[in-house]
Amino acid sequence: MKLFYSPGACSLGIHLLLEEIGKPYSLSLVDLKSGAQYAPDYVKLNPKSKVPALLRDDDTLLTEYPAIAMWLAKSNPDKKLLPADLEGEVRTLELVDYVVATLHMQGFSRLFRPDKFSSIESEQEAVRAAGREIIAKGLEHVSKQIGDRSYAIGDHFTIADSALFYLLFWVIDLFKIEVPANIKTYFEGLKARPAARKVLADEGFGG
Ligand SMILES: N[C@@H](CCC(=O)N[C@@H](CS)C(=O)NCC(=O)O)C(=O)O
Repeated sequence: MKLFYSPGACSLGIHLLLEEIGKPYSLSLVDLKSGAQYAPDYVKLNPKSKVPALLRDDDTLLTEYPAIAMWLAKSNPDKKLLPADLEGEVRTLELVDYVVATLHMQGFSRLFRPDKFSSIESEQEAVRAAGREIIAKGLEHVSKQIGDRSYAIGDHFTIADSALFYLLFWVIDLFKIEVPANIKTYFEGLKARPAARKVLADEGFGG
């Protein structure tokens, strides 16, 4: 398997899943900062021009965080990355989708790329403010969801934790946004996992 990633991008969560699973994989850098997602070779492989993208051993490419995460979980059932019961599974998917579709795509996209929401320079601060509001509301929900537990769903690391890992890396480590104490403790617990330490170091955020 080969993961197309960019350092610190949402691909960080899939990188963590691969490391947790422990099967051989390789990384291929798509440096978003230099526009490598639009390089002809990458566009040919992934016309969406996004990361993460996972090239599987049968040479097929899988895109979209929730789909990649679910495929990794279901093809490695021994790792228990998805709860076995239906209610646990849908609650996990519900949270993955909330992180990706709302907090990331609606919230952080407004902070990373306000120009995609308004081409008018003077409107871009309002776009960022709307993004911060979506994130603040989302974090209230995440705080309630986590409570004082170490994992988002049940008592085991799941794909929901992988999504929260990249999201909270942006919230806490990159943007230094204030979060409730339970989210801080939860994120520190995730970061202490050997797999998390390795992927952060591999992507240049070690130590
Ligand atoms: N819906 C996609 C979102 C992927 C996405 O937006 N990735 C960002 C990095 S976090 C990206 O590749 N951005 C490059 C660009 O928009 O040019 C998913 O779930 O994987």
